[in-house]
Amino acid sequence: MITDINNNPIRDSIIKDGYVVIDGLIPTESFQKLIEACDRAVDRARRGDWQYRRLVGTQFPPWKEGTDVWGVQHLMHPDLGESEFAEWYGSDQLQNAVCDLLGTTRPELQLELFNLLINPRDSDFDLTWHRDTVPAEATEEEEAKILTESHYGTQWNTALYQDECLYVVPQSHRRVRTEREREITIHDPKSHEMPNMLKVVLKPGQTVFYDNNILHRAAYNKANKRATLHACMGTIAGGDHRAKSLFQHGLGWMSSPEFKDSLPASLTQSYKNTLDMAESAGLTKMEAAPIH
Ligand SMILES: O=C(O)CCC(=O)C(=O)O
Ligand SMILES: [Fe+2]
Repeated sequence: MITDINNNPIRDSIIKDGYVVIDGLIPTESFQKLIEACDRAVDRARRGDWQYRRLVGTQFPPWKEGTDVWGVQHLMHPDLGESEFAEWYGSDQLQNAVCDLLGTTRPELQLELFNLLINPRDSDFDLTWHRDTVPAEATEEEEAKILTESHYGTQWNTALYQDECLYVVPQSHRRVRTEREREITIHDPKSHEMPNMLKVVLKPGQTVFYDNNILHRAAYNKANKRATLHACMGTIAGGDHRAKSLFQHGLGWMSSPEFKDSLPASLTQSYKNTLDMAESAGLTKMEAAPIH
């Protein structure tokens, strides 16, 4: 059984709290290689030599305006040419943790997004308090309905440097917002006064898995180097449930033979599962409209 930094089983923790912090998901021999690959990717994105990036001023896709980069998208894209990212995404430690969290087995895993969150260079940037799949304006009924739906997947942040950017409201992932939380998410979304908020502190190499509907925000500080691997995986149990939220990121490049040929054997089945999902959703181009 895999346990978190407090020695609790990770599945129990994420179900109860909506997030869980785990040590040791980056093999020692991969750590330095990932650091170097991130440095190269960040350099390209900041120079404007990598078009897939998140830009300061905009929280959700698409990112069209600005120049200051807070995230590098599509780390497994064959044109980036950094095979270390897919090697790690397919690594035993990581895949076993994901299986444990989802209560599934490796042949059922689905290859999804893999991005990088970084410190902007020119200005600090705050993300607003949000749930990834519930718009702030959603009514209580709409919110309640979305929050009962299973995700059939999980997402995580793995820090390469000390990371203190993410704030969460523990145990907020399955209940509707309180009156005060609703007030903040709609009228004061960058508030530092959210009741019960907790700063998630990750030491280098630590990972936080979190329910993407936990109330969360992030503070991007230009002074502190951040290179945090930000990714998700799903399970085939969800059918095409995850297709639209994934494909809004524009994954057409994943349907290319170059991508298929670039993948390590550890990801062959999970890639096939992604293609099957795209087909059953009628989204074989792997593109969809933005959700927010
Ligand atoms: O920066 C973070 O750690 C969180 C990012 C986030 O919430 C998002 O991309 O939706
Ligand atoms: Fe988010």
